[in-house]
Amino acid sequence: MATASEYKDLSMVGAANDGLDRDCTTLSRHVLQQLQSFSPEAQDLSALMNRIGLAGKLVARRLSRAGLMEGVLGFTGEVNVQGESVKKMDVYANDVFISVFKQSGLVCRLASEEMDEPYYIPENCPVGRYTLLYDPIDGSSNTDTNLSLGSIFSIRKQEGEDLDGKASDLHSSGRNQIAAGYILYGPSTMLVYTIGRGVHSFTLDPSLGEFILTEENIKIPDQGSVYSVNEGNFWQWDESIREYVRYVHRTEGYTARYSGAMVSDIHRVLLQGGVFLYPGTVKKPEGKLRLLYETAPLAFVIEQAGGRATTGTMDILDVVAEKLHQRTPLIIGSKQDVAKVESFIQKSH
Ligand code: P6P
Repeated sequence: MATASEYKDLSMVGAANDGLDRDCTTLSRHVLQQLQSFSPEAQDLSALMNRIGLAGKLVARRLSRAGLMEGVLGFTGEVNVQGESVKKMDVYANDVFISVFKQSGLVCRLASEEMDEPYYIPENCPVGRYTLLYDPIDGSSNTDTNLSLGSIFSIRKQEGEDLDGKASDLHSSGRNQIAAGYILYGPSTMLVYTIGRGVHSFTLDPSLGEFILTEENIKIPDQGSVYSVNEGNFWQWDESIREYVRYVHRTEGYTARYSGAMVSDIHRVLLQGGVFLYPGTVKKPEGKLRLLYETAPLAFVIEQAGGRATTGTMDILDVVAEKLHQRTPLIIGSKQDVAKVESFIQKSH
């Protein structure tokens, strides 16, 4: 703690003020700073991001107490639209986003990995012109083992009146996203977002209950040493992907990292460089990951940070969704590392 006499040294005052300024740069404030505007759209976006932050705090709180409470961990016994066994935490997190956005007044529709159809909030629909697409818990397999998890979100503006309740205006490309990002539940809880003006990270300060700015305008290195892929699928991949993995095996300087939660793996790639892959297989060429609420939002973030995201043959952000739970293969990360993977795919065609 600085003494009164030390405060005479302006540099101490400067440092103290810098710390205070940072603590005052909350998520909602930052969005307004980004937009340099207090227009209704800017206020909407600021409010939406604030709501995302609230959802993240509620999920983080539950995860931090999971081992101390009954009924938080384990499976529900249900299977979701993806054919995956549902964890209790999936359901809780899904409901958190619904509750948080019900009160927002801004979101009329939500679509998630856990719901067959879009969820409508009728009381918001006449005015609420935004749609939230989200994966409430990414990496569910890590839930019961206290490992890192994530939530992924994407915000789009509703186009048209959606009179048939099919949300068919969502069948467009990822370039229509107005905001996207993820919450990483790790040793600390971080929120990373973009509204198309760079990528910015925030860290939850539990003592304040606020996400505080950590890094602005994050730039992904053009190349990194990490490749992140589940090599257990090696013999299910196309030969071109196997050839790429053989290349990194025999080339000095690469290291494998794979956590089972792509938010965690892609956050590492964002900060240190490298590439994350979830390719299709011969049996399932479309792969496992879902476009609207997984690969498109992550692609928006990584492209905004100066990286790339592709299916292997086209940019993720150019893929036009034809159905709500459409899947795409994903190769995402540093420009040079994504290009290296593409070079093996192109050689095979
Ligand atoms: P596999 C989690 O279910 C997820 O969608 C990603 O977060 C993760 O990278 C991947 O699936 C893990 O899948 O088949 O490697 O266990």
